[in-house]
Formats: sequence, structure tokens, C-alpha cells
Amino acid sequence: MLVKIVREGLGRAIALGDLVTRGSKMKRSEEQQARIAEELQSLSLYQFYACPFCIKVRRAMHRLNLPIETRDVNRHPQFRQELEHNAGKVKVPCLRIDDAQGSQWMLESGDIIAYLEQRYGQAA
Ligand SMILES: N[C@@H](CCC(=O)N[C@@H](CS)C(=O)NCC(=O)O)C(=O)O
Repeated sequence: MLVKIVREGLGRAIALGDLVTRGSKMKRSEEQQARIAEELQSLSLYQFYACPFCIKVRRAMHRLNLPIETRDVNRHPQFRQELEHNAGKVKVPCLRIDDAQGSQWMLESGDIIAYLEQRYGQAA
């Protein structure tokens, strides 16, 4: 119980630190940004607000200027169930990638960031 409270407190401190130290966002033309925002409808990030690994991913999303929907699995039992059912466990962050074939559930913050960098990191 105490460990949980300390971990949550630390996570919130890191989240606050993240908010005040975020740098600038990648710049794109209005057209490019609108196209990317449309594309990002097919992505969602299952996460906890105070999880350091989620903060790392949200920081990359900010830097890359990617307004991806975030789904807090601590606040919404439906998101927790979806994550557990599809990813096989409640582990965050998890990036859900939807396409015509179905959904891919990507775990591991490092893999998620590498995927976002590779797909959206180049200013066109
Ligand atoms: N190596 C993973 C670590 C993720 C991780 O440990 N997430 C914690 C929250 S900070 C979690 O989901 N814990 C729930 C659990 O393990 O059941 C990553 O980098 O994404």
C-alpha cells in the first residue's frame, strides 16, 4: 500500500516535471498537420497518467507533434478490459494501431517511440 502511494506520488512529480520541461513541437505546414491528425485517428495510447514509461511516450508524442488519443486504463474499466483482452495483460504504455486488417497492440515504450519516430519523425 505504502509502496503504491510512494510510486504514485513519484509518478505525479515526474508528470509535473514533464509538463514544465517540455520543449517545442515539431513544426509542419497546416496541411501536413491536418493530414497527420486524420491518420492518427487510427492510433490510441493505453496508459496511466503517472507511469514514467507512459510519460516518456507522451513526451515523444509532444515532441513529434502527434495528438494521439490517450486512454487511461485506471480511470476507465472498459479500456482496462480491452487492453487485457487484446494485449494479453494490463501493461502500459500500449499503442493500439488500427487498420483495415484489425488492430495491433504494441507494448514497450522503447518500441512505441521507435515506431512513432520512424513513421512521423521526418519533417516532409
Ligand atoms: N518495459 C516496459 C515497462 C512498462 C511498465 O512496467 N509499466 C508499468 C506501469 S509504470 C505497468 O504497466 N505495470 C502494471 C503491471 O505490471 O501489471 C516499458 O518500457 O514499456
